[in-house]
Amino acid sequence: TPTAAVPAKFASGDVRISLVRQLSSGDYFEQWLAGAQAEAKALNVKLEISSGDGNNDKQALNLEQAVTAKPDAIIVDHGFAQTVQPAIKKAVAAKIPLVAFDVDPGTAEAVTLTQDDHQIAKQVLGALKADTGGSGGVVYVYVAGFAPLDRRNETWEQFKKDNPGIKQVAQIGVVNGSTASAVADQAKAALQAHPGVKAILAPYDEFAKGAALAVKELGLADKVKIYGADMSTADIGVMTEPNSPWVATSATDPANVGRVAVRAAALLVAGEQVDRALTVPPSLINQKGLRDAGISSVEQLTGAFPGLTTPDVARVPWAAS
Ligand code: SR1
Repeated sequence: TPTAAVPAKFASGDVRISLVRQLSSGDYFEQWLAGAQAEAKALNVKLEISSGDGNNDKQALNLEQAVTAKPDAIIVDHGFAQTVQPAIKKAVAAKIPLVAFDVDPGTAEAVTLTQDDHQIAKQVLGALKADTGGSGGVVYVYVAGFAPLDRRNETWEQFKKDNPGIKQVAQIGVVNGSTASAVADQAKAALQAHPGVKAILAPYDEFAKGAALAVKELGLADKVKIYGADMSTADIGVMTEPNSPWVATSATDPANVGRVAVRAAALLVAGEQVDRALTVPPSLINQKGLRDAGISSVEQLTGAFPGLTTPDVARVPWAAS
């Protein structure tokens, strides 16, 4: 139930929020955008969207252009600190409110939004430890520089110290327009070079999909299990298909996170109080649970895991929910 009147600027449809993305392809980023667009529509906000399509210079230019266009707020969605921080500084100087999702804005003026990445890694590593008994070789999929992957990596580094029986035998990883197939090729080579590997830690769904492809193609599904992150309807299909090696993932609902980003920006536009650091918690989802509950879509998943929807994170007092 709304507890405040709709601010005039929102009622008249005059609010413009610029969304400046580093990446846009892949299930996670598509779902996230759908959520952001749905929230913008609900709040009568015009969302002006650009994507660097993985090119950091292009994202930096898009961000410069967004600042010049003087929107009511800016959301920076991923990006490398060194490429986005100069333009973020200009946005702050121009008094444009800013929400930074999964990127370090380099200023306390911006609101930061993250999923709880340490928790994401902790949850799947708990499953990996239980399944392996705390020993065995692991292929790790990681690319440095992406803030969420760097935070998950911190947890993995600590986990290896705490669990000396678990050995990282290879590190692979690439993020580009066809991440899953590139990771599949790398994973195949790593598995062939290191027979006896028990697990692949692949904490991004495009990584996990690629790893699953490699394990299946090598006929190793009964020997090598995959521990991932993120969730989409397509991912649920991969996890639940017969003999799938992808046994656990830790995920938020990306559409919900996109909604939170737009709500936070809208609150800043309205001059409302917003926590400087917003965090969306993940849930651990395992293959058995999905199969037992007959879950085949994200809609069914959010029904089964109500914690995946977070209406109280950046709640908008004039909105219905
Ligand atoms: C390349 S970074 C990919 C990650 O960004 C978001 O945090 C998603 O959870 C995804 O795993």
